[in-house]
Amino acid sequence: TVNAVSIIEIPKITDEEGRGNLSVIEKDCVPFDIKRVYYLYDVPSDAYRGGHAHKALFQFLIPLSGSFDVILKDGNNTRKVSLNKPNKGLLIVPGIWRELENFSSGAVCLVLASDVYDEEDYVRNYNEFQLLKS
Ligand code: T46
Repeated sequence: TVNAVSIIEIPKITDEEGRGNLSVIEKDCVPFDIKRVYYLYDVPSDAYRGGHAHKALFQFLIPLSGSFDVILKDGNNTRKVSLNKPNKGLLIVPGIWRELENFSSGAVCLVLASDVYDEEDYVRNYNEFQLLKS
């Protein structure tokens, strides 16, 4: 369910001499082995990304820069999460419909994924998603 989607705080090291922050993701930060990394950038503010679910893929979304909203649906409930802190990522478990929107200017969404790209793992039709959920 959408309640299984969670925010994970990424450790942040604030420099004591004012040199800014450093955040680090090591293997135990996310509950899967990272097999792929990709990122969304130069997204127009009126663009909409996602609009699908994954059958088995776990993903961890990090707003490296700027902000955007993630709409999550499990067939019964909808939840909206705004991501805007580079040290707070969103863990999306399999079986959740996701839509990304409202990208700020210069926003960058880094995604860590539990597997390589496989179009067979996508459910891109919302009616089909609802059927699978019922
Ligand atoms: C997701 C959201 C957050 C590849 O060839 N390799 C890849 O690893 C990916 C992710 C995509 N592609 C191709 C497939 C399409 O022809 O790139 C094109 C755009 O992909 P898509 O329309 O799926 O992009 P988004 O931003 O709607 O969705 C992506 C991920 O696909 C998806 O898993 O959860 O970002």
